[in-house]
Amino acid sequence: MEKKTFPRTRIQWLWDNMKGKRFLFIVALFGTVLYNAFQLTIPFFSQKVVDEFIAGENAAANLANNRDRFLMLIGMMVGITVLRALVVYADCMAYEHVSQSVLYKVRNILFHKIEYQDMRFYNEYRTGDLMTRVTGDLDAIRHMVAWVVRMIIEAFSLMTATLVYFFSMNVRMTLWLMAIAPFILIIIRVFRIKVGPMHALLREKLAGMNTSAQENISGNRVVKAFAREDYEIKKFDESNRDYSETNQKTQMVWLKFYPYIESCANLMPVVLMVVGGTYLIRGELTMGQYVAFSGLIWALANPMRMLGNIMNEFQRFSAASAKDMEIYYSEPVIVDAPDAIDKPDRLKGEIEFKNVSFKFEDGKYPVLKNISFKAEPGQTVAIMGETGCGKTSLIHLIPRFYEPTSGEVLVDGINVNRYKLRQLRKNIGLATQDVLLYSDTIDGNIAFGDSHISKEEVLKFARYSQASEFIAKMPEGYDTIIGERGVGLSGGQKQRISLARALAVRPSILILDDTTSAVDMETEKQIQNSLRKLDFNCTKIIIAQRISTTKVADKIIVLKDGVIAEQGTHQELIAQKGYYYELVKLQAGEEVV
Ligand code: DUT
Ligand code: MG
Repeated sequence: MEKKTFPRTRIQWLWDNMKGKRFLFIVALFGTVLYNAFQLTIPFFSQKVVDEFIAGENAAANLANNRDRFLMLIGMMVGITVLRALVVYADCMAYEHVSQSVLYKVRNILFHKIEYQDMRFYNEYRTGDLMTRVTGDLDAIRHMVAWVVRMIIEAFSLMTATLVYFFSMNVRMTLWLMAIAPFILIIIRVFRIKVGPMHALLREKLAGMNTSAQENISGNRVVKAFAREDYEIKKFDESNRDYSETNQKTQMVWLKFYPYIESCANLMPVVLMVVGGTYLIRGELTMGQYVAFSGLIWALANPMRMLGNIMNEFQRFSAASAKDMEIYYSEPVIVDAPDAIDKPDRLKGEIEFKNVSFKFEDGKYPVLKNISFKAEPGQTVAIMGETGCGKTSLIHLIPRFYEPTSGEVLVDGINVNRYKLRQLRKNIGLATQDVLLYSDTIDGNIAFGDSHISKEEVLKFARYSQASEFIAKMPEGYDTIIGERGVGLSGGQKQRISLARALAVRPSILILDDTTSAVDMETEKQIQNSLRKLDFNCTKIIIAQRISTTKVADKIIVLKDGVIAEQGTHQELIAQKGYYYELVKLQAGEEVV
């Protein structure tokens, strides 16, 4: 698997995102140390009770004469237990609070990063994978802050405090107990090497399963049309099972190591019994100390047992954070130039392509070659050509969705890469080839680009795009909810709403990518009429296949394999008797020409 490098390590990255909550987090860490220390004081008091009042030389006399001290010791034990419970409670709350705020912050940053990414990014990443990054992966990160770190601190503070206490009682006894630790550390290290890749794999399987679910849900119409439900269910079942099996396999890795760790941990009480017993007989250890060793030996053994679990979770965090950091530190390539010009005013809408060539990053051949043409403000330029010849790619260069490989795209005489992206794109109204509407009201969809426009304007733009009639017939008119949920629309209806949405920003450049392809001839004609009578200045670039649309354009560009094959007005191109002429003959019937 490829290894990505980031400017910060995982832990530094977490720390960065804890800003504002770092103090609370450190307090929480101390809280963990505190409640673990409390836990150790219980055996300390019980050692005192045993030595002074139960098993010591003067136990009976002490009990009779020093009843107050006895009660005080018992009272301390109860008091500390209650206090400990309160500290644990507050501590968990603090971890939860910090982890949730890290989660909230990182999720927002990731969404922001995803929103501002280039078109290229969306070709590269699958939706299901991105969804996994903002859900499952983030949860692993939350778990790291809220649980794993706490467990690590707990394990270390318990061990350290116990060791300090043990050493203070009897150094040699403690060293005997510690003899087992190196074996455990070696086992955990081997485990980490084995389980790391499993978690990375597991995370990929989860993303795969999510992608499969997402594609099936959003593409369910296609599944239905091809009666592929059973097949898709089977496919999903496979990826579900694959995920589940990988999950089990990952857990199994630990099960393989567990017996060794468990045996090592279980050896400790045996060592205590043999070595401690000997020391006890020799008088090098008091009975009370033996009780304290015995009562606290779990505080050495349990953290060792826990190490496996902690390592498992740590590896899960590693796999997930690598995925999230990839987005977190990703930067769009197409951004404002550092010295971008500030042009808040409305552009005039002059467009010029100068020797523009373009190739997709992953493409083998250039999609556009040496494209040169000019559209004066207010003109209409029609672009025609066979499917796949590069029409959509061409218009995507105007709002700078992609950068030309060579040549220049100018708007108002200035290269588009000199504008601030926001200012450039605000001047462009685009109706894309595959229409995507939002789960919102029709009104909300039309006003998507400018939510401040008045109801009257929404109505006007719907009228321009010949949508008002069918909208009036919808159950709740402009308030009807469309899109994912709510009422469905026909292809042509969707196109007309998308046209109204593009018009509603009153763009100086209107780009229509086959926007009227699903609309009948008569309606299309009316749309073309209203486009000529817009109440604002607007240059129109219209990709269309119908002669009725192109006929009235100021300029027609015929693309062929990414090259301008013909360019001119309707009359000029007919006179050339080329592709356009043939198309006119085909569409209108020979006698009309
Ligand atoms: N292409 C890519 N990557 C993309 C989009 C398109 O490699 O993300 C290729 C496919 C095609 C060429 O670029 O061979 C031109 O595609 P474009 O979408 O520009 O073609 P079109 O003229 O708009 O075709 P259509 O009439 O089918 O919309
Ligand atoms: Mg296209």
